[in-house]
Amino acid sequence: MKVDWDIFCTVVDNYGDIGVTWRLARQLVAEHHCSVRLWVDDLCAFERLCPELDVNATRQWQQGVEVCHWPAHWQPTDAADVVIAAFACQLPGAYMEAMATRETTPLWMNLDYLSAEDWIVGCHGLPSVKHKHVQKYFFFPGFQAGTGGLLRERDLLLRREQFQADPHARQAFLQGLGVERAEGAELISLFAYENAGLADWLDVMAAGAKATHLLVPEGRILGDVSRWLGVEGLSVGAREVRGALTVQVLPFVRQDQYDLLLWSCDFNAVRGEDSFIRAQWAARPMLWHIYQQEEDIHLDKLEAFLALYTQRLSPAARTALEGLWRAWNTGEGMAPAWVAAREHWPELQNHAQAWCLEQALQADLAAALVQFYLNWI
Ligand code: TRH
Repeated sequence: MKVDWDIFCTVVDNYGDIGVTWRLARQLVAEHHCSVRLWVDDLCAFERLCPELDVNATRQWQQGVEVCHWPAHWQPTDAADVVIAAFACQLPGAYMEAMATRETTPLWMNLDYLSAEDWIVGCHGLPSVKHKHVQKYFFFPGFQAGTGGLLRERDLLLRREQFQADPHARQAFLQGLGVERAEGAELISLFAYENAGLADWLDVMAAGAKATHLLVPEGRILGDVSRWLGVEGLSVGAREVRGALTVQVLPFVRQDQYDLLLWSCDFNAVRGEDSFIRAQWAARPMLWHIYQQEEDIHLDKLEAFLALYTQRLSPAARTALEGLWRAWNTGEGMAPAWVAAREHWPELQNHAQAWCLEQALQADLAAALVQFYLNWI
């Protein structure tokens, strides 16, 4: 029996909302043979991740997923067997009515934002609100047993290992982006929001003994990079050298290529939710710029993740890593924090691999959602 899924996504800002739902939709189709409609209110943000998307089409098929533009004026539509409201988005009233009048009541879930906080474990899978007799459930992604897990395609780690073991594949990919790595240089990718700590970090890399090649996909951090370089209007392809540091601006690549970029780099600075998870699957040391929230509640989430992630590090490496992540997220003290982290590099590299393997022991989020449905029916 083929199960129908409707996934609803409103693009709040940036790419995380669509990044997560698009990834999930594809995985449900490819690995669980579900029939999936993905309802998205902003196809322009989506097009950056999937350039073949037709932003003017109300319905289209992409990689086995029926992508539907979520119109401001909802048209009557039958409800699916499983309905996912991503990140607490509000479903159209008429669609909720369709759920309530459906012959078989659908399973309705809210796919929440990712957090490493402990309370997630207690709330995952609990009932939330009701529409008439249709019950909504909380579904929390997470790092710990008892959560919904993380998005991870079945063959992801194998593909990553093969890619990382093949220097020609890496070189070909980088060449395709116009990257000629300077001899012996370490590659770092930089995807972040505006960050006052950047100048300090770039200063210390430029003054370092080791060559660094920084790859910056087009995005919000470019203004800070531009200011530091003293070059106005940086655009894709720009390549500037300052001391030991080469800075290169890359295009924003399609979503599956972004994985290859992360796998190609020795260190990845990532942000938000989806790139943060993908950097963990890349199994390389990384730096997280967390999405800022009101009253600094994001800092609690940062600390919750650090507490988990650093558990198996030596005390000195732990202090260094925590210092680096805190400096990046407060915009202060990146230079000493970077120098301190570099002192523990081999340990941080091994740790990134161990953490990736440990996380891969959990059921992935798509499989957990399917299991939740099977347990529910
Ligand atoms: O874009 P983000 O900042 O999204 C954020 C977060 O999800 C945050 O939690 C949420 O509350 C806020 O949006 C509204 O960062 P994130 O989550 O990493 O999403 C970026 C997506 O873009 C991810 O799927 C990877 C993808 N990407 C590409 O496809 N190509 C690229 O070149 C780059 C740099 C990213």
